Amino acid sequence: MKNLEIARIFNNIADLLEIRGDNPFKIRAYRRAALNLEGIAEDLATISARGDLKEIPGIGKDLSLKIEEYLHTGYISYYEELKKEIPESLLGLIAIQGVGPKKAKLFHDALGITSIDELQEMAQSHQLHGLPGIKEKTEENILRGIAFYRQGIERMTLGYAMAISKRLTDQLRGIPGVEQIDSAGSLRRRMETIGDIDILVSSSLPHEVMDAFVHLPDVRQVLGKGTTKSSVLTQEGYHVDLRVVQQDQYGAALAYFTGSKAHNIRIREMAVKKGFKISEYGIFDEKSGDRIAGEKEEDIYRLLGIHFIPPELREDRGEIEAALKGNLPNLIQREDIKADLHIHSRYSDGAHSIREIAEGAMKMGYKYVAITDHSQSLGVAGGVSIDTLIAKIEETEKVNRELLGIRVLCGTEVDVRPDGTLDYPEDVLSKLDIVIASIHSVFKRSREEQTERIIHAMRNPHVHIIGHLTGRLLKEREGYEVNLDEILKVSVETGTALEVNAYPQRLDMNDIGCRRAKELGAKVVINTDAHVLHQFDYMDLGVAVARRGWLEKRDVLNTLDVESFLKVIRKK
Ligand code: DGT
Ligand code: CA
Ligand code: CA
Ligand code: ZN
Repeated sequence: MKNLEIARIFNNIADLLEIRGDNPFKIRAYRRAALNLEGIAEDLATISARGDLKEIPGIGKDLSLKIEEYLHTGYISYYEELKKEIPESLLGLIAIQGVGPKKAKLFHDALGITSIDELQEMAQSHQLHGLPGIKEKTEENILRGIAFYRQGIERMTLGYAMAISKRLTDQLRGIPGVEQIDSAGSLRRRMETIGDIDILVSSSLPHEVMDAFVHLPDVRQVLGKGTTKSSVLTQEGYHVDLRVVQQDQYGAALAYFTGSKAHNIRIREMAVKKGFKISEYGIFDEKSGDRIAGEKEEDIYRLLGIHFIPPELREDRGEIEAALKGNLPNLIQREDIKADLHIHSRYSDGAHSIREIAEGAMKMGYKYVAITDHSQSLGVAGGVSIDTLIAKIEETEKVNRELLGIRVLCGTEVDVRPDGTLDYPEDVLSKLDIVIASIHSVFKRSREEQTERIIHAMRNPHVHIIGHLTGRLLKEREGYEVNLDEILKVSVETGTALEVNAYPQRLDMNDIGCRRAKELGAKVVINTDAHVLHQFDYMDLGVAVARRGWLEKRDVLNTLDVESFLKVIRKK
């Protein structure tokens, strides 16, 4: 299936056009098309054979011809031409924070730089300094960006790791001899980035299972192969460990390999005090050495006399104390979510119409959905003018009249300007059902200034939610710093909720923010920021962050039914 290859080429074309300084609308069209292609489960060759390529959102005549060209010839001549004009290696440079398409082109044209290594060398020897617009400070920023990139490249985002792990476990499940199977490690604990994927299997045929594992099509290289443990690299270069144990050890092994190490140490200490010994092989009586349990993970917690501790809490951050007191949170679950409140439609940079989004939300089982497009000044992301916004309100009303079983809220993700004022006037905001305020530019401000900026936005009576609090993009860009406690205090005072943005690169606010929000009594909403329907599934990631942040159903506003939800936000 060539879908992902073609999506990657479209993204590269967008990057190259950006380096060239081409038309932003054209660039956006390629990015949107790439995003849509990534979400299509059916083979593009099949769709093309049916003559239906143009039915794919964002794929017009021109792009469908390019897809067909690739399917027939294995290349896209337009892309090949672009690469002659602009070296493809410059694409690597713009992955560095602080290096945009313009700077990449400048470094290439002035100094012949084509790789990250060369860029690092030139920045270290201060040869960038003196080029138009490049100060010493810029060089420092670029070096920090490179260090950050090198650190991040090794870990996967949770969303990516979950997708790979699902693919691998689905394939392993089909192998004869595989009984139980789970992902363990940081993935099961749902950390925001994952070092390696740990998979646990129970089987009485460990040889056969390991053989099949190292020959999966996803495996590029075998790092080690034994009967209890094998390690491989995936095609993309990520590390996966598989462990195979006997069925009667499965629970003990699952607990051991789920970690965290700090949590497990505490659990083993508690066990020793009760006369047990816990290892990855089972639970044993300290004195006699007799095996007491090991097949079920639950048995460990039961024997210690405490409730089961969900994997997301196993960080030794107070979960053991809470379990001893019987105070563990009743964590929010995916099924508790009744709405997704941050969706982009075709009105800005999303792929679908209001009606398509509403129908997609119904399929997710939601009772309501908010469509929150970008505001007028955000040109590159298709910001909505005031006139168009009025038309969008009317279209939303029409969809609400036509569709039963879902309520569509008309909203905006309004841009917060550097001074904290908003990108629509108050009388426009007052016409909308829901307003998310987010920062999309001018990230380089001090902690105090950014905090002030956000607080200013929260004090606006029309703002219901602050979107993606710190602006971070995992593996790409560090967030700006904010004074979390100050923001949470004003959030409580003004009744402004904070978003957990579930977009895989964001997960912002994070687990720590959630936990603190709960402690201070601030309300949270969990949204996907979906631009295409399949991204509705990111909700799982947002719920994972909330669970790691100890949140319960009552802490999260989009667990309410629509009437109660509107009542809460309208109190403001
Ligand atoms: P990662 O891969 O860096 O995102 O983080 P983890 O937590 O998945 O770490 P990993 O893959 O090194 O090990 C998986 C689990 O195995 C870890 O969470 C706990 C357990 N584990 C690994 N090494 C040790 C150890 O030396 N002692 C104990 N008690 N547990 C260990
Ligand atoms: Ca791991
Ligand atoms: Ca591992
Ligand atoms: Zn945004």
